[in-house]
Amino acid sequence: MSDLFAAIDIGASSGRVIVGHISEYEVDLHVVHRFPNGVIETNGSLHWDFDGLFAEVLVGLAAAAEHATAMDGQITSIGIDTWAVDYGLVDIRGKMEGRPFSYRDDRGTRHVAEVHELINPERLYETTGLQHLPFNTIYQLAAEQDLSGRQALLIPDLITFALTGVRRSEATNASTTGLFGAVSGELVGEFLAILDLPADLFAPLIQPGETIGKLSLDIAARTGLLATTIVVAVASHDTASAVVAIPAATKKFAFISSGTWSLVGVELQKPVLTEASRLANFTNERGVDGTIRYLRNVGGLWLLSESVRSWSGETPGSGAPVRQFDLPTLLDLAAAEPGNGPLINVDSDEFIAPGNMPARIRAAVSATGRDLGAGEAAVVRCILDSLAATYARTIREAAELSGQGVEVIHIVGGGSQNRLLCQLTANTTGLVVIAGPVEATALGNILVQARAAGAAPASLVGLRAIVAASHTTRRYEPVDESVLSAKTDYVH
Ligand code: LFR
Repeated sequence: MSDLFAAIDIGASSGRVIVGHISEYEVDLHVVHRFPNGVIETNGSLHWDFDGLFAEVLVGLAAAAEHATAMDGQITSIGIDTWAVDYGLVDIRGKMEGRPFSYRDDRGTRHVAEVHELINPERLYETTGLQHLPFNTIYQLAAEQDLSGRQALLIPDLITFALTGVRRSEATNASTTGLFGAVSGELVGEFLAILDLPADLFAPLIQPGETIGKLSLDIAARTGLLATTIVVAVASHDTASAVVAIPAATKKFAFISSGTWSLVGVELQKPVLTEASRLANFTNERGVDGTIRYLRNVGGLWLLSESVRSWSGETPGSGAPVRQFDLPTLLDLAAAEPGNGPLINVDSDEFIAPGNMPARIRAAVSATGRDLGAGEAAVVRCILDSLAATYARTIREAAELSGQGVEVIHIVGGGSQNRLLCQLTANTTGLVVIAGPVEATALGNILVQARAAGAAPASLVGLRAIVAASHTTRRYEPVDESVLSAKTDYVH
């Protein structure tokens, strides 16, 4: 047997190494290693522990090699996806400098005005199509002192480099930096020059499906993988991989890739770069096969996980919680809370940083002149109601601004397991919600590798049909009659 593929899939709160096996019309996944992730504070700044993550990647690859042997097969290739935007700096000899900063650090925010003085927001948007997020790579780079002789590798590119010694900038993730063209996909050299950044700051582009290189001999020896194992570029931006694995049966779908963030939007064939789109802060991120993800970042389950962390008495990096929380029970209690409670703006910058989330939420509610009932369930219900309301508004705006019809909403990722949130989303949008698969990101990663090896269909539609055939999904019908009448708003 052959055709086993390893996905290294790391999110902001956890990572996993997964082995995927493709048979004619199905894909199966085996998680061979899971590990936690999270920002760590050093000298007052928020970073990622890259060396720690890379050590976990190697443990996972060794487990993948063992799994393959047990299945009487071998790992054909490896693909890597993580969150976007963040990077590590590598010098001319390939040495990484310090720990990569996390997008939850506020250094980007502190350099927004300086960048906008040099390139105004209208021009930035017209050229790159990127939504304004204060942590976009372009603002983080403006915070660096001297970048001469350095290369910025986004996190998946950094892992690839550590595995193969080859430096490349994978195209889907590059589109989140604010320095690549929305239409061309190419580096905007002029912006680098204006910002006084080195012309060779980024490694050459590579497209999903192309081969990056072989594992280095050292890594092959340390993991037990064959030295002929290749690393293939997948959609290395996790959201791009997740959208590959949406089991859509129609083109008229909206998606919510639901994890730490909720990425809410539609898939297009070309970017929307209008002023109305900029003002609504929609992004045009690149997907596989020339697709565009037209979406907005909505605060996401970060608000919930960070609240639970506060209630458990856990502080960042402190280890064991003081109180254990059972999320399903908390969600049941939240479901029993009355609807029509107060809403907050989940996208507000005040919720980006780690810290006491319930206090920030209560303060935001008070500022609207309303009160949040006592207890944790009221906070949870407020988060979920606010997310669902924001999803509805965002999907309606995405459809209006792009002209893309929407008949159904697909929720993929961890949040697809949150039944209350899925039901509230069906209710606020008046549309059917199809939830799952949970592991969309890893699936998208593996399918793109399989396609490159000739083991999966060539078209995106074909890849999605494999997901639909091999994964069960859950369907939520809208239940509030008064919202049902709004359905026509979404259908073009
Ligand atoms: C989701 C994600 C989003 C990106 C955010 C920060 O994991 O990749 O798409 O905006 O993280 O990188």
